Amino acid sequence: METKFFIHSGDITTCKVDAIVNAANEGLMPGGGVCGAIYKAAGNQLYFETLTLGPCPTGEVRVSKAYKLPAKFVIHAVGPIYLEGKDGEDLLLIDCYRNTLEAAHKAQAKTIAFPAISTGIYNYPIREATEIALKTCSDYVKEYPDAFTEIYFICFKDEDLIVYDEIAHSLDMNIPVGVCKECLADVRKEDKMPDRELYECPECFHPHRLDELY
Ligand code: AR6
Repeated sequence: METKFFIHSGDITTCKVDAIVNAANEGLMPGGGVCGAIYKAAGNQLYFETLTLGPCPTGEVRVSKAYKLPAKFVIHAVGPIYLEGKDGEDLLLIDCYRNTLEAAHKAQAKTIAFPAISTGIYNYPIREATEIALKTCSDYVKEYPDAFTEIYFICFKDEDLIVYDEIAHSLDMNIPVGVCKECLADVRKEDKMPDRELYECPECFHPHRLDELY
């Protein structure tokens, strides 16, 4: 079985996947950023459950139910706070992705969506973090090809989407930039129309702006 990777723009709380990943803190407390959005959308029961699961050291993960979210599980993954990059932040971020994948695999989640862990409030440079995210997931699915059917990287900011796309290409990962809203076909980087900021669907030929794709 082949695992399909997707890089999408949007809000992870709306993702209809088995597991969404929360960029959590060690206390497993509702914070800002994607964490705040997840707690708000899931409702109070998520807060009560995670009170019983913490603390969670950096690099480790905890699994909870997803309550009002469309997902089945939330995997709370604590990424490193980036200082100067000399305190093993890279190894901790690798651990964070790897432990998330192991926990999702163990919970039999077949589809999973990641935010760009640590790249907001925790200040990890987006390019380095993206390389770790994509490479760690790609390595995992090579090792366990039957673990996941779909892995999504959800970019909240359009500029992050461009970085994910560039790094995916530099790693030779052929990831679609989105899905056509008209016919649900995968749209890829090579479908970009020459000299235009539009992508032409390879199936129905509908032109889309990047932010119009699913
Ligand atoms: N969907 C997807 N991605 C999002 C969303 C969303 N709804 N909202 C923000 N992002 P951050 P961190 C992106 O700061 O750096 C919290 O307070 C955001 O643009 O949420 O790991 C926690 O409780 C960025 O690319 O997480 C911790 O205390 C990415 O999510 C601390 O922040 C991660 O940004 C964790 O900091």
